[in-house]
Amino acid sequence: MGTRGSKLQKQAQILILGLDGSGKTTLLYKLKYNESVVTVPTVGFNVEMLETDRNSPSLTVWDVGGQKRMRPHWRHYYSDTAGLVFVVDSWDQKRLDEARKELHRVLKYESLRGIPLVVLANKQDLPGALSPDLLCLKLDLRRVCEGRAWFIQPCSATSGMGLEEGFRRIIYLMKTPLKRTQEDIKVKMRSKGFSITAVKQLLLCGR
Ligand code: G3D
Ligand code: MG
Repeated sequence: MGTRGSKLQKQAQILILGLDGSGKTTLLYKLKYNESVVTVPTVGFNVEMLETDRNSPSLTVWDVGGQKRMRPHWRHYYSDTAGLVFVVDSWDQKRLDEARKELHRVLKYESLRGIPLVVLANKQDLPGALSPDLLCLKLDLRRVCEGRAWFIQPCSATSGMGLEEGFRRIIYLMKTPLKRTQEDIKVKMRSKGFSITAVKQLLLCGR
């Protein structure tokens, strides 16, 4: 399974990163307890085990504080990470450039090379939230994710919409070598009658 598979055992570590206020803690507790919790800015980290089906590893999910002063500490969590989830506040366009820079900085780390990425386009319940397609462009995902399996998933941490799909996707990407992931998508798209160009565009955009 190469670089990605080597970190995947019976238990796998998922790292949730993103700017402060993007919704990391809200989504972690929504997934764990199906409850909307009142959050305070995370100083340090929250960690929870998430149960999965018996063919998948159980997940230890780390939600690390996203404030500026916390970001230099993110790298201490990289070495055992099998999958990265980066949360973006799709509504807050003022901070999108900051989110893009942080994501690009994270992806440059050698210890995260080839580790699958799911970008959660959060707060889709808010009017004016950017669509995943637009976020994909604004975050320059296609370029920065070259050689990495990735996906962008719309979600709302408060309602729970899209969260399970996002985590199912990261498990799938962790379990499946990059080449097969792309082949699977091609076959599915062809069977639905999409053209080769459409398939290529979809693969380039990771969704
Ligand atoms: P963080 O852990 O990434 O820092 P939090 O972010 O989980 O603490 O969330 C920050 C704020 O965003 C919280 O509001 C939380 O309720 C809100 N939020 C998180 N996800 C969503 C979402 O999907 N939709 C909407 N509308 N709000 C969301 P407060 O008001 O407590 O600051
Ligand atoms: Mg938090």
